[in-house]
Amino acid sequence: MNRRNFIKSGAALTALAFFYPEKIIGGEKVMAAEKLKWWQKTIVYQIYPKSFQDTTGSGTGDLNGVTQHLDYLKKLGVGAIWLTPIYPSPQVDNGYDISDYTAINPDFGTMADFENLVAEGEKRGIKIVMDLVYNHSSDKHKWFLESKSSRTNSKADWYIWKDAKPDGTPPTNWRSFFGGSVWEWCEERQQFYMHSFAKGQPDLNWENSEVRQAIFDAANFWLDKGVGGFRIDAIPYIKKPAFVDGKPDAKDGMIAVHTMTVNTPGILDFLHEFKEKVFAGHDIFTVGEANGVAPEDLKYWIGDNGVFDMIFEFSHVNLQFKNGEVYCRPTEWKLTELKKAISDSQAATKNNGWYPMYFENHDKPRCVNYFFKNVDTVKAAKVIATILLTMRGTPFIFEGQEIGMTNVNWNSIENYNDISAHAQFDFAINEGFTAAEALEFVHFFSRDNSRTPMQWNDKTNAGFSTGKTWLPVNENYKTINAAAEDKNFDSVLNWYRKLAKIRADNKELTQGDYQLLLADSEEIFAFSRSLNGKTFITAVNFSDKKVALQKDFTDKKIILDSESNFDKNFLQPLEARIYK
Ligand code: TEU
Repeated sequence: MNRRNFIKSGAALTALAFFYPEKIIGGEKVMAAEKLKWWQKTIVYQIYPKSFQDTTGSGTGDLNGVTQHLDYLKKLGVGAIWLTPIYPSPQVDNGYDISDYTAINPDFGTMADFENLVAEGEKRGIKIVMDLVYNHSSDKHKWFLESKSSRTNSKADWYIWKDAKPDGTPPTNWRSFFGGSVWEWCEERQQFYMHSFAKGQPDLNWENSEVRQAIFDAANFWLDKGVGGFRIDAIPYIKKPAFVDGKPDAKDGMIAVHTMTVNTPGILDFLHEFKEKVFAGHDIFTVGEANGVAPEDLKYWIGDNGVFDMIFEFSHVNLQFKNGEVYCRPTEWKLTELKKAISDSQAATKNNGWYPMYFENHDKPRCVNYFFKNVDTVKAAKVIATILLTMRGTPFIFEGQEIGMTNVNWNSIENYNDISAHAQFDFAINEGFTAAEALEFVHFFSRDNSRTPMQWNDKTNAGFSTGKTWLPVNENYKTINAAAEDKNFDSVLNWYRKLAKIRADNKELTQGDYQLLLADSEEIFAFSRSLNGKTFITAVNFSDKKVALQKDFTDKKIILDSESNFDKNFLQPLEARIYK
């Protein structure tokens, strides 16, 4: 960026601000009091247990496999582990279809294994966080089996049942997340039931107070086991609006259920009851998965008057498909859009609530492929890590992200396990794309990308399992694996460890204010974190160009750089740097 652009961008002003960051009130410097809770100062690590570590040779990961790696996580600065669902489940949606809310899936181990994990975690200062899936259950849950048996049983009203339209067609034209109608016909009742996701995931009826109490009891069961918090799944969909048709958004004549049911007025009453009967008064954290809650509504969802401590919103990870929930072909996006999305979320949580920072999870592709095209993935992984661990908010690392794992490109749709990859493939074909094009979209978006087994070493199945793995191991495990990276000073893993240590040692990085710098740059993502007159600056180059830096950067002290031979006047392509 040249001098004129630099000044025009407002970066000159922000640069000035970081020379004089302390607030002077009545001539006295005001020191911000430390009032962060444990979960605001730690790092959360998300584990997809099915793919983390198999200790039995079954080909599927298990809870003892998680326990086995607690020391590895401790070394990464992790203070809490979010486990994706470990409950009994027919696995229609890999555990998000739950058939018993207060038990452990035998494939993952026993309740004793779970209690052991909690206890071993406790010894190391690592809490276990459960995933609560209460928008829907499995269709094999005993509640649903009873509910579907007649129109008069004691749980007849526990799910969303509706009559057909007079012409026999489904009650509305809503399309489920995984394709096709949200309505499934039930012979016994001669009625349709609603499923926002798969047919095997019927939506619970939150209007029924007995349902809510049963849900709250299930969550309290896990609090009694000593868990450190909850991630609450698909929560903005629990309140249903009027059951009317919407304007079709695709050739199938349907409309995405998300558009119709997200954040329906009245939802907050349910959530306040949830808070009061479950979360309140416990030293835990809650993070709701709330795709589609707008920044201006955040104040109702998080913070003192809200219901959760944090919510995962999706503005920075949905840039890749701008056509809403009807996602198909990936769209182009700009770095300024990513910076704006993150900065808007920072602004919305500056004085109220807290922000969970993430770039990967079990529903998203690997970040080195999602935010970059055909680049050195080691460098790209360090770019993302640097933003993640110096940003304001609680960082969430998804398993394998810390070693720079990448997407897979399987050559047939048949090879894909993810129910949503199949839905997307069929959807693309219906929209008129060729099979080859549809497969390209799957390569880019499939959730299997992040679900392949964790790469521990260069031995059989990457050290994940001695059996036939439930999902193939990524072929690149010989070079990308934790054991090799542990020994390599310049690895992605050791970069994460260095960043985690800097974050833990410097309050500015947990408590400090966030300020975007060089807002207009399409190459550099730079921001400062200031507290009581001390400032850290992060500057990373997202582009494939060497970019010159202005004096406001070059006269600062560099404390970490991803290039061993760095030049203070420039950032090389994908170079990541921290100043103090
Ligand atoms: O995802 C719910 C959800 O809302 C996402 O589909 C989201 O809208 C999408 O990722 C936008 O990019 C949760 C779980 O994370 C997912 O794994 C489950 O399949 C789903 O709920 C059903 O339980």
